[in-house]
Amino acid sequence: MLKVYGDTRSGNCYKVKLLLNLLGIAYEWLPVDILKGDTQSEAFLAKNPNGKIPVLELEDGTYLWESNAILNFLADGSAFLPSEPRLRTQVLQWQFFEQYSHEPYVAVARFIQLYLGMPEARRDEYQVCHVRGHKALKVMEQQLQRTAYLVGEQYSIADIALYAYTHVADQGGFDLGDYPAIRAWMDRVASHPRHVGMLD
Ligand SMILES: N[C@@H](CCC(=O)N[C@@H](CS)C(=O)NCC(=O)O)C(=O)O
Repeated sequence: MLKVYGDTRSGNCYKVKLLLNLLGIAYEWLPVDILKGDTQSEAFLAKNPNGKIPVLELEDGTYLWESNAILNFLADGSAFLPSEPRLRTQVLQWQFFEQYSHEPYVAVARFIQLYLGMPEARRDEYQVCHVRGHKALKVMEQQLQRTAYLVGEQYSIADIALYAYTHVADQGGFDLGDYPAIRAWMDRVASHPRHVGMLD
């Protein structure tokens, strides 16, 4: 059986859990506590030398890391990853966008607020996260005004990558009131019959 090393509150880990549930693939969840330093232990670094979750352990003992890479591995051959090169590249485009322009701000603001309880020393960084996070949310809003999902009319792993932290952006102080298309898209994603919530 596949094994997922993760933290249930982590959006990056939730991406993997959500896709496994959508695909109906059985897996074992092995909790890792980042605040206790579990990701820096020698045993964990042997799985991912970069010391981060999620990590997916395959049945042959291979360890895969980087959430969006794991999504691409799991979705291969399924409806969640188009095979047509232009569409497939657009999926990657949104996943790279997520990692460079969205997650470092939306997820980090949430980390500062939810995990760390807003320490004074990180308030300036929190403000910067808000400016840049809103810039990313506007890019998503523009696309979702035009199409039901980020890549056309098909629910794909581009949506999973961006849903993970967008749907809990309020926990980082983001008000999604000005993003009606994002809110409608989040409802669409959550209405899939095999959908699973972050803490389910
Ligand atoms: N780019 C990585 C980011 C993973 C990441 O930042 N994971 C966090 C939890 S959300 C982590 O493991 N932090 C612990 C640490 O950096 O020591 C991915 O998408 O998988």
